[in-house]
Amino acid sequence: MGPSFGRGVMTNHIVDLKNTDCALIMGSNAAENHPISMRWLLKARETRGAKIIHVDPRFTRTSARSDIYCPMRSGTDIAFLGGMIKYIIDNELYHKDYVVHYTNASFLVKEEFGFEDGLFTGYDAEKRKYDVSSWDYQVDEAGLPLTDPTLQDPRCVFQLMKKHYERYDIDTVCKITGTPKNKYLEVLNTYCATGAPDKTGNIMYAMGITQHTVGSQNVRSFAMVQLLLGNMGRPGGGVNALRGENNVQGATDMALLFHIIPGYIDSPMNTAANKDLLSFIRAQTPGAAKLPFTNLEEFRALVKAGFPNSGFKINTSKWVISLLKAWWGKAATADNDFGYHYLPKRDGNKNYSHIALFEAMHRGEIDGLFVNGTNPVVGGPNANKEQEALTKLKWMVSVDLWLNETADYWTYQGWERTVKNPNVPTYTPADIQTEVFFLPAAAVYEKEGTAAQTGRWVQFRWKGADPVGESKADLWIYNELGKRVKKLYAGSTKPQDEPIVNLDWNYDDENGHDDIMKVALELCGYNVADGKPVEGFAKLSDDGSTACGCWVYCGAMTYKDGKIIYKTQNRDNKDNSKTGLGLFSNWAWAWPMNRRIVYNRCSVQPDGMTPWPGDADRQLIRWDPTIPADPKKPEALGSWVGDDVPDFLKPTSPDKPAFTGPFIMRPELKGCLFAPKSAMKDGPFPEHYEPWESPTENIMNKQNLNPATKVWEPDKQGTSDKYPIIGTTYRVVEHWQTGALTRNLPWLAELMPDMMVELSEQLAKERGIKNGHKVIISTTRGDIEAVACVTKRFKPFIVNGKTVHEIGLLWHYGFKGYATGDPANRLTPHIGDANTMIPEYKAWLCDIRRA
Ligand SMILES: Nc1nc2c(c(=O)[nH]1)N[C@H]1C(S)=C(S)[C@@H](COP(=O)(O)OP(=O)(O)OC[C@H]3O[C@@H](n4cnc5c(=O)[nH]c(N)nc54)[C@H](O)[C@@H]3O)O[C@H]1N2
Ligand SMILES: Nc1nc2c(c(=O)[nH]1)N[C@H]1C(S)=C(S)[C@@H](COP(=O)(O)OP(=O)(O)OC[C@H]3O[C@@H](n4cnc5c(=O)[nH]c(N)nc54)[C@H](O)[C@@H]3O)O[C@H]1N2
Ligand SMILES: [Mo]
Repeated sequence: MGPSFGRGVMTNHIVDLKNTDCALIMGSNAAENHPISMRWLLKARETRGAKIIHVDPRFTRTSARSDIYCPMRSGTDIAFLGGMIKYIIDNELYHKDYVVHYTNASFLVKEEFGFEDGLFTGYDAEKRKYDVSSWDYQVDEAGLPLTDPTLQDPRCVFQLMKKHYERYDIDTVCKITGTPKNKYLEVLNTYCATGAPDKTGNIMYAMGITQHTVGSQNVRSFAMVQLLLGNMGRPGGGVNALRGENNVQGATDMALLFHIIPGYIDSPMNTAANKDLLSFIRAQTPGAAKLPFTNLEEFRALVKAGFPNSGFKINTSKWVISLLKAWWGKAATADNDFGYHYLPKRDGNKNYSHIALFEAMHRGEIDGLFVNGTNPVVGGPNANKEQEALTKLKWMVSVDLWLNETADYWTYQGWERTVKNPNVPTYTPADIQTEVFFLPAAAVYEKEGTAAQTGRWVQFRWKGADPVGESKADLWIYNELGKRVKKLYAGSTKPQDEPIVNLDWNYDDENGHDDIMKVALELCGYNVADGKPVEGFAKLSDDGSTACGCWVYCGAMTYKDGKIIYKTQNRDNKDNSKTGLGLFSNWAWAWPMNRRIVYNRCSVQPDGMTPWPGDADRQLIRWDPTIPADPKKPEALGSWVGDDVPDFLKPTSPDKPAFTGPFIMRPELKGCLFAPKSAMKDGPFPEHYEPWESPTENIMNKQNLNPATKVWEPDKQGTSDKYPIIGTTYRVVEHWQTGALTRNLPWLAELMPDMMVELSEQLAKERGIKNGHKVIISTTRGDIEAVACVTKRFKPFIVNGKTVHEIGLLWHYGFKGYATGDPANRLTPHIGDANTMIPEYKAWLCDIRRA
């Protein structure tokens, strides 16, 4: 799917899990961490006889509810899924019509593109980076990709993919993953049967997939499997990221990430290509690079004439300019590039994600830090180092419900429990220069606002109780901060202060209190002239007449009978879908445009009218040629109708190729089996590489580590001679994350009181460890103590003929609260995925012994 809406989101939604024929849960312990999803999945089993498959290094409560449990060694998902891709192709189990019409399987790839010894073309070993120019399609004079719909051309995506996965035969895969061959075959048989046109299968994943140096490519493998089997855009299908924190989806929508601005638009960089608004729009609109325009008017004229070939991103100028208008109001005008120069520009060569930030902090390059609702001393990778990094700050502000381990890091209490270990910093509070401020925050029930859940449903929640003591809602805190900063700069005439002086900061009601509906209106978009909501992002404009803080939320508000209606407050719990598909379209509001299943064009055949054979009940939308698109022009083509909001560009003609291009956020309008150009940093096809710390050589190719991953601490890499055991970390239902919310609750603390490590009976025997023993787990980054839980849930793996053990640790513990214990993250490495930089929490090396 490429980077259309960010990498983590459900393309379908939670209730839709009931419509599936088969679920592949891989890298998720849904029964403990997303129990509601299991509820709908079990319904699918009851009502449709759906099969549930769980692929996980250990047997969990999810496995217990599954029809098939299949073990695999941590960090080998691409081998597992690459073998599945090969199996689908070899046995012709793919959904042929779907693949030809809805994916880029038929596109021809440049002759220069190639792959050898684990490297794609364009690799620069020194920089550990790829030049991606060869990862592209062959094009005609008009710049449109050449295709071979017979899928026979050796340069077509389908044939290149087939060749790429030739090496992933079942024996090689099982040698890498340690999966028993009969189990692997059972999974392949069961899941790949969903390639039949009347079947759909869904994939559910979470952190077991993403927290790896190959995390993004793991997810890409899912996308490829689902495209081949024709499972995208159809009820009961999809690639479904079960997102974590209640509003983490909302956090990404709002761009709490360094590389995007709201609505998944790249954040501008300090490069020539981003030097002014027009250059930025040119760079952000696919296909616009070489178009002849020198101002916005000329650009608009070209767009009107049908150029460029950008898919839905043709509208980027409208989203960007409406965003600037939302932030700088009257000060954003056509004459000053709508204040584009006020936007901070990041250094394109630098990374500002979690690990990079803490590395910079550790080097003493950062003076101050706002820690808002996060607890890196427990939750951050290589937590010893991250805690030490905090000591280099001059000031730190913690905004939290609790004085968690991070807010209180300087008090030094935690170290007493820690076993003697040279890597643990040995400072005392008196040594620490950091001035720490604590702002008590109100809990979720003590304030109003929306949260966007994993299925993209944005739900308003009303306040249930008043905040305790002096605590305040986060909005109050940030509104106050904004107002006070503005006051400090008021009257300044310095040009560098203009972004603050001119900032449109108006979120107070008439009594001077923060008003969440004002924030919501800005996010959803309004017409500048009358302040009324814009009814959908198609109505946003790039002439300064609309303002919108996040275009994907545009359409959530409407104006009726003199009142603004916020659809996130909708609470109709009747299923609106005639077919009983459980869309519940009048419960809350889903982005984009209340669409419940994205890419839903795929739920009908290429003609738009006919459901997939035998699957009439799962048709989401339908092309009706008898209803004209424009009632005033009866000769105008037909319309899309159906239970869901159609995910499709305005049709021009059923004969045009765009009519069968369901993936509208991609310029080629197709689902990407091959990820072209800069979609991925580490290759157009997923390839198996070992985790940074691995018990074995990579037998698939000559590269051990993902070649595009940055290595931050080469001296901290553990090797299997000293650290032969794979360590992984995970959650339990009784605790929440770093434990601030649950280890402070007596009942939950009592239910799960101790830091625990799970290990197999075989390993326990080898090391003389019994259930309940205190043990020490050691790595190059530090040691911790935990209580041993000897269990049948873990079994040794046979990896390339050798026995390999894996152990599992909870990461919920720290030194504050009722239930305390060593943080597992004192063991985890400072290394992350090549694309997202998410830390490799799920596979690293350690050793274990009795304390
Ligand atoms: N009760 C509770 N619920 C939660 C949370 C919580 O802390 N407590 N946290 C929330 C948050 S923020 C998130 S992100 C989600 C996370 O939800 P999950 O991803 O389900 O959480 P984890 O338990 O970290 O990991 C899931 C599984 O991945 C497996 N695993 C480990 N390595 C690999 C691997 O290499 N490949 C595969 N396929 N599997 C592997 C682990 O054995 C584990 O069973 O949960 C959310 N829900
Ligand atoms: N080893 C290992 N490490 C991991 C993971 C793993 O699987 N393994 N998972 C990772 C994942 S997926 C995640 S999401 C992170 C989570 O890491 P964190 O986000 O650091 O963990 P939380 O415990 O959720 O921290 C939330 C803090 O927010 C506070 N809080 C709660 N509600 C509010 C509020 O309304 N306002 C404010 N201001 N504060 C509030 C809580 O008291 C708590 O201190 O951890 C990551 N760390
Ligand atoms: Mo998470």
